Amino acid sequence: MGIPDADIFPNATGNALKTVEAHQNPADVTLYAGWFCPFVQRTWIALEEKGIPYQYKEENPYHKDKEFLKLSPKGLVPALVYKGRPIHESLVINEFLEDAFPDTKPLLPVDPYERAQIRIAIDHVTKSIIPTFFKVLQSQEKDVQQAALKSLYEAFNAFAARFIGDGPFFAGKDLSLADLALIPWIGRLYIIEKNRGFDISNTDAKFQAWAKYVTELESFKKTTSDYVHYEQIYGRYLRNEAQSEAAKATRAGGIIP
Ligand code: GSH
Repeated sequence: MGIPDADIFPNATGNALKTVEAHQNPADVTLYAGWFCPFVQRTWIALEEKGIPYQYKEENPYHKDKEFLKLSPKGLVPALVYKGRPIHESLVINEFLEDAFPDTKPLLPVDPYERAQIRIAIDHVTKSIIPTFFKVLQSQEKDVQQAALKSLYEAFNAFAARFIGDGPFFAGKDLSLADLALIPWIGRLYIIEKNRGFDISNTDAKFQAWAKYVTELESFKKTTSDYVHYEQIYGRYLRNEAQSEAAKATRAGGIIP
């Protein structure tokens, strides 16, 4: 028997496929990506927003290819290679792009206090939102699902309560790394709407307006595949059969790697 999660649809489709096809030429930046991966999409959107030339390489992270493990120690996507040197972890990669390409569109404000606010929001996404999202997906008992949904609404509202300014983005009129940390999961809310009774009208109006706005971004659409293929992947989470590192950590009640 193969690795249970390795049998995923092999490549991007729809809008994302067009973007992949437009990024096949070698460049200083190579993105090792899984078309389906929300962590990848954070970095993919950053590259698109900043207009940084990059080569897209599809990597199935469940195969744990030896060569790929040299770039990303746990074999997780995304990994990025810049002029021959590898970096992993989506949030670290996004900060790296900010530092290494200062002449591109900034995704952090200039003011140090506001930058700190953005990093606090990202920490909230990591510690409260993503683990709760996985819990909603993987829980099998109705009462546990309901409790997780309630926590998810609260975590979304807490994110919106931290907004700097009056929108439409987290930090006001400009897109920032705080938005990028969460946008891919907003694009996957339809999975829990369909299967777990998630209803965005249970969140504050501020959060709802933000979620609507960010999923209309061109860079989000350009990095999104056809919905039908995500459903195949998330089916394994919904049945609590997924064997990804994130799924195992959720089951064990531990920290998502
Ligand atoms: N903390 C990592 C990041 O932010 O880059 C998480 C990356 C991650 O979990 N990626 C998933 C993966 O590579 C795909 S969405 N999974 C392979 C596995 O779990 O073995």
